[in-house]
This record gives sequence, C-alpha cells and structure tokens, in this order.
Amino acid sequence: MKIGIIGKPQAGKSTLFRLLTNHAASANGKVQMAVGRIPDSRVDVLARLHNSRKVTYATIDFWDVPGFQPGRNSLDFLQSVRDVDSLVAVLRAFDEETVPSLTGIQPYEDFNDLQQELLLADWMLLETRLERLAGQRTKNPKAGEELAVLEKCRETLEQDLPLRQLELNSEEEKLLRTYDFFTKKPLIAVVNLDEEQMHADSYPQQAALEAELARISVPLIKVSAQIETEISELDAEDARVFMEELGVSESGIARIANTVYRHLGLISFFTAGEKEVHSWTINLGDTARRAAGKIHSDIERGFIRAEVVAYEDLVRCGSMQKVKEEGLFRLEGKDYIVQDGDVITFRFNV
Ligand SMILES: Nc1nc2c(ncn2[C@@H]2O[C@H](COP(=O)(O)OP(=O)(O)O)[C@@H](O)[C@H]2O)c(=O)[nH]1
Ligand SMILES: [Mg+2]
Repeated sequence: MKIGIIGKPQAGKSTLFRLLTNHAASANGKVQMAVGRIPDSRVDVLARLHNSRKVTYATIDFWDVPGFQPGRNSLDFLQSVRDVDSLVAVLRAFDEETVPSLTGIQPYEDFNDLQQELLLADWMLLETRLERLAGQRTKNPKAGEELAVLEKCRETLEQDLPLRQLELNSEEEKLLRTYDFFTKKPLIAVVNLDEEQMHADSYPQQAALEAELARISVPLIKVSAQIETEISELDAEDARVFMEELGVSESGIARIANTVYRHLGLISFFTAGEKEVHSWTINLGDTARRAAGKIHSDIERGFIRAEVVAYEDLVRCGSMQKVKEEGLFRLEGKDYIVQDGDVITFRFNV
C-alpha cells in the first residue's frame, strides 16, 4: 500500500511525512518513500495480555511527493503519483511570516488546483482511450462494454466530479482497474493549521473548502504540523497531558494514519502469543484462507482451519481460558470472512 502525500510547496508535506514515518525527507526534493506505523492501541493491549516479547504494528508506505506548482511541474507531479494507491492532500492554512508562500494562504484554491490537475489528466486519458476503442469496435469483443463504462466516466468528469464518486458494479470496476485514473484513487484532505486557528477552529476559506470536500465526499482532517512536531518530542505521559489540554484524544498523526487505513478499506487481524503480537493488514471482505496467506504461503496452501476470537471478547474475558469457558472461541473454515480485530491461530498442514 503506497500513499502519496501531495500539495503545494511549503504546505507542511515533508513535516507530516517525517512525523508519519520518523524519517527525514530528502533535501533534493526527489520523491522519497518511508514506512509509517499505524498506531493501534489494541496491539499494545494484546501484548500486555500475552506478555509478548515483540510487537509488530501494521504499516503503510508513505511517499513525500515534490510540491505541485500549477503550470510548472505538471508532468513530474503526475508521474510521481501515477502508481500510488491513495492520496493525502496537505493544504496550508497556517500563517507564518518566516515561511513564504507563493500565492498567499488559500487552502481552498490550493485544493482546487490539485483537483483540477488530476481531473484534467483523467480527462485526457479517457479521450485517448475512447478514440482508440472506437476504432477497434469491430475487432475487440470487449470494446462495447468498455465503451459503456468509459461513457459513464465521461459524464462524471463533465460534472467536475472525481471518478471515485462513480458507482460501479464489480465487472465495471475490474474493467477500470487497468487504467490507473488519478481521481479514482482514494483521497483524504489534511488542512495544516497554526495554533491560533486550531484553538479558534477557524481558518481562511474554511467554508468554501469544507463545502467542496463535502460535495465530493472527501474526509478532512485538521492538524497542526507544528503542534504535532512538539507532541512527538514529548514522552508519552507529557504528550497525553498536552493533548488533553488541546482537547484531543489522539495525535493528528494517529488520526491521519488511521483515516488513510480505514478509507482504503483495510482492516487488521492479529496473531498473538508470548513470542510476538503481530498486526496483519488485509482488505475488508478477505477470507480466512487469504488472511493466512499474508503470514505465509504455506499456511494458505495447507490451511485446515482458523481458531478465532474477537478482540473485544478476548479483552473482556482477560484470558483464552475464560474465552473458551464462555464459548466465545470459534473454529472457522477457509471461506470465513475475517473481521477487523479478529485474533487468529491458523491450523495448517505442510
Ligand atoms: N508555523 C508553522 N510552520 C510550519 C507548519 N508546518 C510546516 N511548517 C514549516 O513550513 C516550512 C515548510 O514545511 P515543509 O514540511 O518542508 O513543507 P513542504 O514543502 O510541503 O514539504 C518548514 O519550515 C516547516 O517548519 C505549521 O503547522 N506551522
Ligand atoms: Mg517537502
């Protein structure tokens, strides 16, 4: 899973990238990738319950994409986001004299510039493909179906709507998958506030931005990269007190990571024991057999059954012994649809 962090220069992209991944962004502005941990308190709780020696959290890969400058680096920009799975748009609202902005503080315009660029790129891709298909109509048996889906795409783009808004059946989804449309990628917006704006819950162009994001069903997360940086430098207890004062229960970084995760349709299941608690990432709707394959292909191939307990049940009972006594322990077959938070032991033959 690759997430591209996009936005105008000086928006706070690299600062958030650093916080999400604990890596310094490169100085030369090239796209840089690093692994970000998805904070999940369930992992910590399971580790305590099992006295585990090791904990492994779910991760996703973040890319620090060079700042987008309309009319100046369009091709480079599009190239660097072509193969990411999902986009996080960082929008600058913070006002800071020492950090010059080319255009002034205008998060709504900045968002629109990004969106228009992506819509236009999809539009061109669509036109090229439509022309080619029209020529193949007699030879290519699939051309008719594909044309129909692309016509739907055209109507959507004509309404200035991203393609992810389009409701498609699974056949149509499959046809579109090969295209790598930019506006098909899940997107979340992060507005980067200064401390004053954070406290006042108010920033320039707020109404326009929030209305546009609502129109296209894009979630918005408010953070202050500056405050997040300060939180990251505190020890756990001080960080908790500081966040309490701010009236938040979770750091902005944790909120971004978790929103990206959920928005991508990802869920976690756990394997837990004294040796290790491990959080594994799968797609919503994946079967037990497929989940087993995340751990090892041998376990997938030799799958016999999954021994499953829901996280909440295990924590409420406090031990596997109690879980069994209460009849909350389940044996599931290969087609069982794994639920977020399942704690699983796989039985398999090699
Ligand atoms: N005051 C303030 N400065 C910030 C904030 N976020 C980032 N900056 C500063 O803005 C500058 C640009 O940030 P950077 O993350 O490099 O932006 P990028 O160009 O989008 O990667 C740096 O000097 C940051 O320290 C913020 O929330 N408040
Ligand atoms: Mg940067």
